[in-house]
Amino acid sequence: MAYDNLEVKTKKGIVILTINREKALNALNGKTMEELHHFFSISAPKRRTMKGIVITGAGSKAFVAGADIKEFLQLDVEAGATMAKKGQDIFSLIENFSKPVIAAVNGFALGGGCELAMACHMRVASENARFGQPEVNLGIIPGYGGTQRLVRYVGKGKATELMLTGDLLSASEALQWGLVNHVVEAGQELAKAIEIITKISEKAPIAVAQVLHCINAYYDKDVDGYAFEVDAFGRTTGTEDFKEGATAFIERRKANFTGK
Ligand code: DAK
Repeated sequence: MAYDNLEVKTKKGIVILTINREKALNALNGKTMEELHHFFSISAPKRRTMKGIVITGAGSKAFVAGADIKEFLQLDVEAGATMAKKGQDIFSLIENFSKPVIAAVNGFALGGGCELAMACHMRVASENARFGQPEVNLGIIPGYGGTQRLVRYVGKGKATELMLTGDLLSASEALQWGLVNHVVEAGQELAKAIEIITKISEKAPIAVAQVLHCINAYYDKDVDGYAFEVDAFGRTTGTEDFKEGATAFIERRKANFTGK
């Protein structure tokens, strides 16, 4: 499927997914959300040799400046709840993806943009990045999982302050608060994200996927994370890659993982 608002390019086996609405600071309108849904539910799972995904925004000013405020006025109670559920489902697809997904935050990550970055497994920010959940300024609240994920990353007190004041965090504050993994010179965020995914791509793919799933299990109230880990560990010991990894260690050579 050809996308209007997403650009999909592959670099060194890594998909660079760019939210491509630069004139609107890459705001997430309904069409962009539909395209994200298509990409993560249909296109990405078919890309078997892909090492991972980096999500970024077009231009140098914004990652994503929020959900598209110009579409908000059509919302009522029912449509708002429906939109929140759909958006949460899309961002869950990202969070539960079996290969690493990193947000390369190249400017404003506000509202739905901050929520999109938080749904990714890791965040690399340029030093000019700004993070915030300013929805209260508009009389609404974060609706794409932001009230939940922000608490996980920064804790209850700081999350409360950010969501109630609508203040923006600088990249260095976001690093201090634990919201981002790395801050780099502007323009280097994509390269840093690619470097991380490249390093991960040298590990055993099934083990990588199981770590991602185990981490998510910690946050799933319906799942016993320890029991989940026991099963996941068992699954990894049944893989060819486990035999290869252990044999390579004993033979003092680099492991050649096949993902089996
Ligand atoms: N939506 C639509 N257009 C936006 C936008 C947005 N979020 N942010 C910026 N733009 C557009 C501007 O309207 C402008 O377009 P033109 O007027 O030129 O056509 C263009 O991008 C450039 O923006 P500015 O001229 O404002 O640029 P500045 O450098 O002066 O300011 C800014 C940059 C990022 C500080 C400013 O644009 C700004 O404050 N933007 C809004 C930021 C914001 O409040 N974001 C949070 C939105 S609330 C929901 C689920 C989730 C959400 C909502 C509902 N449901 C389930 C129902 C999430 C809500 C949000 O994300």
